[in-house]
Amino acid sequence: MFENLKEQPADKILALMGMFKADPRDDKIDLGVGVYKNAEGVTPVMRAVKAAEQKIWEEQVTKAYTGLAGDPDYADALINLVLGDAVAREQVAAVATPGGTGAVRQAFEMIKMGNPEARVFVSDPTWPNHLSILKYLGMDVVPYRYFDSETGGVAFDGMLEDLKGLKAGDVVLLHGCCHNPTGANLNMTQWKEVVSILNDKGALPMIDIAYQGFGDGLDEDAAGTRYVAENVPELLIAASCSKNFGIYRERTGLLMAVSADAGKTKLTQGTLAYLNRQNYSFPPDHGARIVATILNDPALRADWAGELEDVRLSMLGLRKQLADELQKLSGSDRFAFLGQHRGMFSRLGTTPELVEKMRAESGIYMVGDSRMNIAGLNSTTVPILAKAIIDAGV
Ligand code: PLP
Ligand code: TYF
Repeated sequence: MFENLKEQPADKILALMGMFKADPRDDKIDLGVGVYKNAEGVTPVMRAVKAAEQKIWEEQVTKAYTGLAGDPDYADALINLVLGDAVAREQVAAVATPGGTGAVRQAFEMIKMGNPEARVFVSDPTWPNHLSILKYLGMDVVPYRYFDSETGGVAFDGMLEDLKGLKAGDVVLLHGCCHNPTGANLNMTQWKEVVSILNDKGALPMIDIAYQGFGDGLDEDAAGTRYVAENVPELLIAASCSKNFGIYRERTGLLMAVSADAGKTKLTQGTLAYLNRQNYSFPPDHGARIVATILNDPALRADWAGELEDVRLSMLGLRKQLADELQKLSGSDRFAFLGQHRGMFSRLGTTPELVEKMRAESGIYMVGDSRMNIAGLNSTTVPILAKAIIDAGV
């Protein structure tokens, strides 16, 4: 039967990693895959993660199965990190998942179970895996306008116009913060307008939050999500700890279903546990236990938050340096949006041809849609990138 299988399309971001590796040039610059790198180009294990692992190694007495929902301490701690006191704990059903991607996948499956007719509205552009998983599940996708490549900001009028096409029971997928791939984010006024449309139309929001702490700070980055949670009857949240704890390969995510009526939580919790059982039974535990250990230990938590803040500020510094450098070289403010974007990514807003030109001529690897991983830069490479952008004629 294997001969019946078809070649599947490669993930463009992961393919770019391979191309970068194969390039013999010493001065090549990797702005591809969304992994944080320090000024030396290393993705470090965070101090608090090392300390938590040591504590777990010393104290853990069994590796027997947890529960289908994973470690309850992890769910409690992460719900609190994402939602603060926006809703009561009883309103939230949650299961641990293999990474944020696992949470996204389970959320889509739950949507299908709740409303097989639901269309999922996604930002144009969005993270390619959203589209590929939706396609795999055979779900209807409706793009909504999101990025204005003229201004580098959110095309908010277009977004609202497109959301007017929602029908009751449809789903709107939103990025909680640090939009991937653009770096352009909703402000609080815009979140409020989106919630108002969702409630008018009877649509369900689903928030993917994979970069909390990378934008404006841990609480600031969750503010939109918390506002939605407080003001809609139902909400799905797919959270990832891959980036903000630097535990990419541990596969640590959480899917939350928030109901205004706590009476629904038994049903949603049962559904989420059922979905875990169908797909992989017990979720991975090691990363979840690291996160719970850190968040529940005041000293480790403070150290983690401090290191995360340093990471955030270093990316912000690089962003500002790049915007300033481009201002100098172009003699205009047309790249100022790069300083306003938040998180790991910025979309430059240029053509695939010019992206390819920068790769061929200057060894600069950004994703074909002109997404750059700002963490792939350091203070020495920023001016090189700025010059390559101007030389390419962007
Ligand atoms: N959602 C978005 C928008 C992402 O960029 C990522 C990527 O890292 C994820 C979810 C999930 O990441 P992971 O499955 O590695 O936790
Ligand atoms: O967008 C990114 O670069 C990250 C990492 O299939 C990633 O979200 C990229 C591709 C992929 C899974 C994760």
